[in-house]
Amino acid sequence: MAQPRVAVDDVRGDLCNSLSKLGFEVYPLKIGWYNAVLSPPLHQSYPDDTLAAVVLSTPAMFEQAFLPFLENRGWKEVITDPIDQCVKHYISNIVSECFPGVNVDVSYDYEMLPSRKPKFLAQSAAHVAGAAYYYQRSDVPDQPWGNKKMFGVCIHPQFGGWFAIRALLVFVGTEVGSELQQTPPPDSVPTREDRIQLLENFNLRWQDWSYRDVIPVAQTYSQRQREYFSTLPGQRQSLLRDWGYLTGTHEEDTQEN
Ligand code: B12
Repeated sequence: MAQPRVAVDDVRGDLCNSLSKLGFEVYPLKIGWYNAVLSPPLHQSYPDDTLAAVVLSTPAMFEQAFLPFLENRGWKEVITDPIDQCVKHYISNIVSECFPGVNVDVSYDYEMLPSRKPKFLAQSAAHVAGAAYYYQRSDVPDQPWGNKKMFGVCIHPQFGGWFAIRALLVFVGTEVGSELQQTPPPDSVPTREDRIQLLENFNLRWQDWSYRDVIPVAQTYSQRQREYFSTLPGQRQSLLRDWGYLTGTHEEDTQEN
């Protein structure tokens, strides 16, 4: 039986609308754009014109998706990372609702291949989809760091560094043409000095979150969200308990794992 087809407008319409209510953003891309910037071992093995989409979480995701997700679980304890579970829950449910019967390969930012390489390089995907500029050391003329390793960082034009890149959706078997055109991501950090500051803040003092404020932003993480993410992962369970979220019975705990 022929597979139902997905149009770029379905991604920009239904999928985008459903996920944006939960604090996510969706940017369509062609797999060929992603493969064009990466070396062959990191390629996604689909034809170049295959339709894909990158999903970001904005500051609103915490209050609009994560806290309600926890309330509805009624957990007593958490076994795997609750944010990862929440993102997977909403993305997989909404993808099945918007595209019933369609073969969609979803890769999450935290998933690794058996080779220990990430299933997709989130920052490169966000850049080629036009979502967030990926600033790398090669974007700094006359670099001041010698041989030191400097990781790159994406900056969103509205949220600066106050966002995360969560997933890559690949619509297997759906190839698109000129209805999807590549647009470059906004270059919000155009000067050499600001790029140096950004990369140094991200690499040398990422814990103080100053890299996130490299540009003026529309919204940052709420106090509650900051408290959650500045708590060590191993201590987040007791924070959620203090906030009154882990109240369920043991039977309910095992359902989602
Ligand atoms: C492994 C990993 C780490 C490792 C290693 C970091 C690294 N970059 O390698 C460690 C543990 C150190 C780490 C730390 C952090 N991380 Co981290 N990490 C990742 C992860 C899972 C994979 C990154 C990776 O392995 N990249 C592989 C390397 C080889 O890729 P690359 O350097 O980009 O090289 C490619 C490009 O250069 C490309 N390329 C070549 N030419 C061109 C040209 C263009 C135009 C383009 C677009 C690309 C391109 O080709 C290269 C590959 O061949 C990603 C999520 C993901 N799935 O991608 C998050 C991710 C990069 N981390 C993230 C963050 C926020 C952090 C932390 C701040 C902690 C945190 N979670 O709050 C710290 C800060 C870093 C630091 N100062 O230590 C965010 C970054 C968000 C952003 N705004 O950019 C990501 C995207 C996770 C997310 N969900 O959003 N991390």
